[in-house]
Amino acid sequence: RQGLGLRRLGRTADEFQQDLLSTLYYRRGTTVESASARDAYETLSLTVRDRLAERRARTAAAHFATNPRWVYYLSAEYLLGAQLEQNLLYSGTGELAAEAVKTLGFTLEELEGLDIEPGLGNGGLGRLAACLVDAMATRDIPAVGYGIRYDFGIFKQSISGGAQAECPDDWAFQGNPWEFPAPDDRQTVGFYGHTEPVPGSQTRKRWIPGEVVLGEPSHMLVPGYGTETVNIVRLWRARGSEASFDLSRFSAGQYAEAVQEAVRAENISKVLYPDDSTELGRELRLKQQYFLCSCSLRDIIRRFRLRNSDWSDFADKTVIQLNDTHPTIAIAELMRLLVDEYELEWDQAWSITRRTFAYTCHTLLPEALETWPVHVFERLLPRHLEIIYLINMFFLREVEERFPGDTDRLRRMSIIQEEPERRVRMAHLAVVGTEAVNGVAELHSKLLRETVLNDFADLWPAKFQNVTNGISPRRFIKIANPRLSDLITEGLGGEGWLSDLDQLAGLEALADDASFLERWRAIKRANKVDLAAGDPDSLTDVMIKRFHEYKRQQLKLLHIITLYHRIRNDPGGDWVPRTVLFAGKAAPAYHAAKDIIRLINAVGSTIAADPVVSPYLKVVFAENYNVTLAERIIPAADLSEQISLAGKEASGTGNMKLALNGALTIGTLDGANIEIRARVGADNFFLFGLDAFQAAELRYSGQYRARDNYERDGELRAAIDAIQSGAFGGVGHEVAGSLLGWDEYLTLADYRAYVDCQDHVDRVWRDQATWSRMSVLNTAHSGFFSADRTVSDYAARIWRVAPVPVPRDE
Ligand code: 26Q
Repeated sequence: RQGLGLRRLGRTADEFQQDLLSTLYYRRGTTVESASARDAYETLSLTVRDRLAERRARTAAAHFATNPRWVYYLSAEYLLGAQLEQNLLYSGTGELAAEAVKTLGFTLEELEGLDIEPGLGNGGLGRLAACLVDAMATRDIPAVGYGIRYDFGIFKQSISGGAQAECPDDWAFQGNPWEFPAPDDRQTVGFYGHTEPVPGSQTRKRWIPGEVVLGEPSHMLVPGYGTETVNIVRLWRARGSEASFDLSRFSAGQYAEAVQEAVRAENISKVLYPDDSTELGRELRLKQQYFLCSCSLRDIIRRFRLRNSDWSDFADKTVIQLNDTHPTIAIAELMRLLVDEYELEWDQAWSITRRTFAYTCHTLLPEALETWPVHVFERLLPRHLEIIYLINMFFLREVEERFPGDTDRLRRMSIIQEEPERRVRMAHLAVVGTEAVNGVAELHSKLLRETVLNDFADLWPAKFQNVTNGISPRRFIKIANPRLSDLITEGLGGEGWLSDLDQLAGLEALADDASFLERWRAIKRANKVDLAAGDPDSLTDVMIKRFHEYKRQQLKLLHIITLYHRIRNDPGGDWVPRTVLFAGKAAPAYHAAKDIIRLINAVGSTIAADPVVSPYLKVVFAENYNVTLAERIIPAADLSEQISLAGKEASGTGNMKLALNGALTIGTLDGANIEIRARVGADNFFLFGLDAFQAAELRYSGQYRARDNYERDGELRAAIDAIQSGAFGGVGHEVAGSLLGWDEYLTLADYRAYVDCQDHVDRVWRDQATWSRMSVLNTAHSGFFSADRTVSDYAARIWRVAPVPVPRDE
C-alpha cells in the first residue's frame, strides 16, 4: 500500500466477507439471493485473485526499480492445473474463504469442484513449464512465461466400448476468472509474402508479408510460495485485424466469405496439437510456433526498452529459455528484428542472439526431433529461411575451420538436411543459436552428448549441461495429499519443508518408529478409500502417463495377464491382491498406442467377469488423465510403474511425484529413475531390466529376436497366446503382432526380469512394516526433486540471474 496507495484488502473474516460481497455485487453483478454456484465460484476466485494482484503490483514496482536481468520462458505448452486451491494456499486465504463462502450458501469444496484446469499442454513438458514458473516465483526470480492461449486444450478422453474416444476441450467456455486480458499489448505478426533487397545494405531485407494477424495477450498470475513475488504467464491468442473483415462481401450477402480471413487468423491459436512426440510437419503447427515467438519477442523487446536504450545491454538483461525446439524459430526472428527492423550489423545481432538464448532438450527419440520441409518454411517464413541459410553458412565455416576436410561431419551437422528431402533441423538451429543446451536428467544429458548431439558436443563441449527436472511440492504433496502433509509437518515440527524440500530428510529419524509407520500406512489407506478405485487393502499399482510404446504399458499388461493365468491355475493360492490403475491419453492418430488402451480394457473386463481371479486382481482404466486427476491418484499409489526401455525416457516427472508421496518405484535404469534410486537407496527401489547400454547393444547387434523369448518362456508364451487366441474378446492382435515381430522397445527382452521383480514386490508387500519403512524413506529422500532446486540449478549454471526480493506490504 505504501507504494501503491491502496486500501488494505481484508485480512479478518469480516473484512474478507465484505470484499467477497463487494465482488458479488459490483463485479459479478448479482445478489446473495440469486447467486448460483457458478456466481459464487467466480466471486470467490476474483476475491482471491485481488490479493495476488496486489502482490503482483508490488512485484512489478520492485522489478521496475531494479531493472534486473530477466528470465523469459518460451513454451508452446503449460499444464497449470486448477487454480483456486493453489491460489488460496499461496495467498494464505483458505480459512477465510471457507468461512466466507458459507454466507453465499456454498461450501468451499463445492466451489473448488467448479474450477476448470486449463489443459494447454500434452504431458511432461507442459507440466514441467508450470512447475518451473511456480518455482521461479518461489525463488524470487524476475520471470515471464510466454505461451499460447489455445481455445481448445488437450482433448477430453473417454473410454467407449473399451476404446479411447476424444472430445474437444472448450475449457474457457464459461469464462476464466484467473485471466487478465491486456489488449493494449497486442502485437502484429506476418506470414507468407516475399522479401525485397534494401538499397545500400548487404544484409538487411524488407519482408512484405502476405497475411497479417494480431496477437492479443492475456496473463495469469503465478505467485511464489512463502514470498511476495507474483510473476505472470502471458498467453497469446490470434485475432483477425479489422481489415480481415470484408465489409463489401458482407454487404453483398457473402457472409462466410466476409469472415474467412478472420477465421483463418483465429485458427492459429484454435487448438493444441495432441501429439506428444512424433512430428507431423503440419504448416499450422509451424504457424503456431512462429506466432508465439514473434509476439513474445516483440513483448520482450518492448519491456527491455522501458528501462534500457542500448542494444549492447540486451543479452545482459535477458535470457530466453526455449522449452524444446518448439519455440526455436525465435532465434531467426530475433535476428530478423535486430537486423531488418532495428538495423544492427549481422555480427552484433548474432552475438546478442547467441548470448540471449538457451535450449532445453526433452527427448532422445529420433522421430521426435523436429524438422520442417524447406518448401513449407520458404512459403510461410521466407525471410526466416534466408536468415537460417546465412546462420548455417557462417556455422559450417566454423566447423570447416575446426575439422578441415571433414565433409561427412558438415553434412551431419548442417542445419539443413539434404536427404531424402531438404528440411530445416530445428534442434541444430537450437544448438547453434544458443549459449547453453541442457538435458533433463543425468543419463539423458549424457546420451545427448554421446549420441544425438555428439558432433556438437565435440565442437562446443562447454555448452552442454544437465539440469535434472523437478516438481512443485506445493501442488503435488501439500495440495494433493493434505493428510500426509500434515503428518510430515508434525513429524518435522513445521512447514519449512514446503519451500526447502531437503528438510524431508528429517523423516529418516521416524522411519523406524512403529507408531509413525502405522499412521503413515493409515493415511495411504484413507487416500485409497477417497480414490475409490479398488479394495483399499490391495496393493495399488499405478501406471499414469501418456500412452507410448517406449513407455511400455504393454509390458505391464503382459504382467497382468501372467498374474491372471497364475491365479486361475491355482485359485487357492496365497495371492497378494492388486489393483492396477492405468491412466493416460494416446495421441488420436497413434494407432499402436490406442490398441494398447483397448487391450487394457479388454483384459480388465475379462478379469472382472472371472469370479476366481477378480477377488485378487482388478484392472482399472481412469478416464481423462490430467493434472487434477493426477492429484487424486498419486496420494493413493503404493507402487509406481516407471518401466520405459532404458535410454528412451528423457527424465519422467510422474516418477518424482509418486516417490514424494511414498509410492515405491518399480523401474528401469532410465531417465530420472536413476537419480531417484541413487537418493532413496537401492534397497528402497525395485530395479529390473536392461540398462541403456545393453539395450542399445542388443537393438543394434541385429541379433535380437523377440520370438526367442516367447519360445523360451512358458509364462510369456501363455500370455501372448491368450491374446492371440481371443481370450480377451478378440482384442489385441496388433499388440501381440508387434511384440513378436520387431519389438522396437525390447518388451519381451525385459519381460522375465520384470515379472520376477514384481514377485519380489509381492514378497515385500506381505511385510507391511518393511513396506511402510521403505515408503517413508522414499519421501524422506525426494527433496532433490523439488522444482525449486531445478530452478536454482538453472539460475546458477545457465541463467546467471539473482533473486529480486519484493518488499512486504507492512
Ligand atoms: C511436436 C511437433 C508437432 C506436434 C507436437 C509436438 C510435441 C508436443 C509435445 C512434441 C513433444 C511434446 C512433449 C514432449 C514431452 O512431454 N516430453 C517429456 O518431457 C518431460 C519434461 O522434461 C520429460 O520428463 C519426459 O521424459 C519427456 O518425455
